[in-house]
Amino acid sequence: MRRAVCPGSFDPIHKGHIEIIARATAIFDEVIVAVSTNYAKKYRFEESQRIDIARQTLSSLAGISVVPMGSGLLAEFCREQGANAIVKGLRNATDYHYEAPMAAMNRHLTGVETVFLLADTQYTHVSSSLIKEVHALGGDISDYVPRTVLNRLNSTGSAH
Ligand code: COD
Repeated sequence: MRRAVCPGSFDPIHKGHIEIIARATAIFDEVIVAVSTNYAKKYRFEESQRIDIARQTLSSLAGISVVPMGSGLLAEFCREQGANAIVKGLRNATDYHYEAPMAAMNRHLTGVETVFLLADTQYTHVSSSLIKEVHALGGDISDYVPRTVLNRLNSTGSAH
């Protein structure tokens, strides 16, 4: 059984994330979408809301579960879940330079490998923070988020 973890804060999940998660399901038998919460960080959506939104938007994909990861080590989480791979999307060289040391450290910690999938070119400029900012300033983000996310952003005010 090939089981992978796709980690992130998903605040909120967007089409760039979803595209990577969907591609991961073609490579792995099971994909665990792990919603991380760093308690020192301020989120637009609470953990339970981020999980709920992710579950709704990924419901059409088979082989996926969405679970809370808490604030612990990702490598330990993968071990607990019996996953031997982490899947991440790479948008650009900045992502690579940020992610490469974490991939090496995670492999050092528990032997878990990180598999990088290149972001689809239509989403390389997309991030949760940019989506929240553009939406808060009245811009149209509908090409980048599922309807559920747009509705949630519309109904929860403009703070980001
Ligand atoms: N296209 C494709 N992929 C994308 C896009 C996009 N437009 N945007 C983001 N992604 C991918 C990236 O791979 C990213 O890693 C992932 O989606 C999640 O994105 P975010 O923004 O929701 O996630 P982050 O950056 O807030 O989450 C970071 C982690 C939770 C993965 C990280 O902080 C972590 O590993 N935390 C655990 C603590 C730990 O173990 N620390 C030690 C590390 S060695």
